[in-house]
Amino acid sequence: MMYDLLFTNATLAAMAGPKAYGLVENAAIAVKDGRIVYAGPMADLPDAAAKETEDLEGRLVTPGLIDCHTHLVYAGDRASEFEARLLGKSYEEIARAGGGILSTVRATRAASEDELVETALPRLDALIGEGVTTIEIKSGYGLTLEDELKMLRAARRLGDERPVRVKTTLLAAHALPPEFKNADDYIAHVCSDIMPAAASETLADAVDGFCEGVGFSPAQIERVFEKASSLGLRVKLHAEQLSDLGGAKLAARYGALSADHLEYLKPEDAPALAEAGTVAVLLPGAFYYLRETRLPPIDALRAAGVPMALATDCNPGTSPMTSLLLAMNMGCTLFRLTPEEAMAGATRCAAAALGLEDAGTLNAGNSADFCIWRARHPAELAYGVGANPLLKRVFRGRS
Ligand code: DI6
Ligand code: FE
Repeated sequence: MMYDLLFTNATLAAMAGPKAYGLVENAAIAVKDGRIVYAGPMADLPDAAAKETEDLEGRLVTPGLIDCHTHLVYAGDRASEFEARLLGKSYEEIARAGGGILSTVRATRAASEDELVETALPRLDALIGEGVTTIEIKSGYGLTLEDELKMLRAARRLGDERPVRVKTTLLAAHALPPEFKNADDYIAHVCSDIMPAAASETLADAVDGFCEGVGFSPAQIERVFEKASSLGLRVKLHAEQLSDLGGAKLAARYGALSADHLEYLKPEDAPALAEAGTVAVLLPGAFYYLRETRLPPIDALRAAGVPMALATDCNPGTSPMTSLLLAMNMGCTLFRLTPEEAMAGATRCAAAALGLEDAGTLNAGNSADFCIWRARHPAELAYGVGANPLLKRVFRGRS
């Protein structure tokens, strides 16, 4: 065999195996046909020629970062709402007065698919510039059949415009659109029209909902989940962000890929997530931006063995953040995750939250998506604030 690409003298944080970070010093990583074919000690590297070889002089190699929860596609901004909140209004007050999510809905409906792609690209580039190789992007600011599909098409196109893997999620059950007075009527429309259309055009890899007082009730979310199951789509849920409605347990009952936010999760509900294999996606950017004080029950999640992912939640209202490294730092400083948990949260556990089996670790056979850092130890990644130690990103075997 001839390797396409071979890096020698690397320090690998493979994020797999029994050792902390899956750390391997004096290591090599080899790529063939866009896949990792070897990642391990130099001494055991199968002897073969390589088209291209680079000596990393001890630098750190990690799996490509995965941002598993974003609302990256939207139009407009919410700077005036930021001002209003600083003048004393709460997020929920603004939402109830027709601002908040609905102001982004108005701007997103008015934008063309091209405009949505154009305005999302700088945000995507910021994430890619820090080593993101896979990103999840939700709809949820269209709330009509055409506008939800427009958002999903824009999200898919971002994956053609840039070397990054995009997973799309239909979040039609995000907010009640102004033309509906009754939330049950809108959920009926979501189930009978929007979801089947997204499924038949294969525009959605999963289905999400906002289970909250300012969103939808557990009973309404359950109708969405039933429909998703019948369409063969996996589900995930914004659960227990601002209050405890039992959303995480509901998500677990439907074998959800993830339950996200979870500040108000009851510690005793954590084991249900572990049993269902549902990933807890923690979003410290939204916690920070809303100046929440209630912490997700990290100790209970850890004790129950729930995989914990970290993501930016990049959205114009509650987390206008385009740095996954910052989310990792906040995961440690605000939520008290260890740097190793933060690293797993942006790699292995994030892959699980998207149902990906060939990403998130440096295991042989995986897609050759990895990062080379100006760093020697993986704790350096969560440690910095506003630093970007990325040296090079490899996506599907190309740097
Ligand atoms: N939870 C969030 O934090 C975002 N959506 C959601 O369901 C907020 C979306 C927004 O305010 O635009
Ligand atoms: Fe979100």
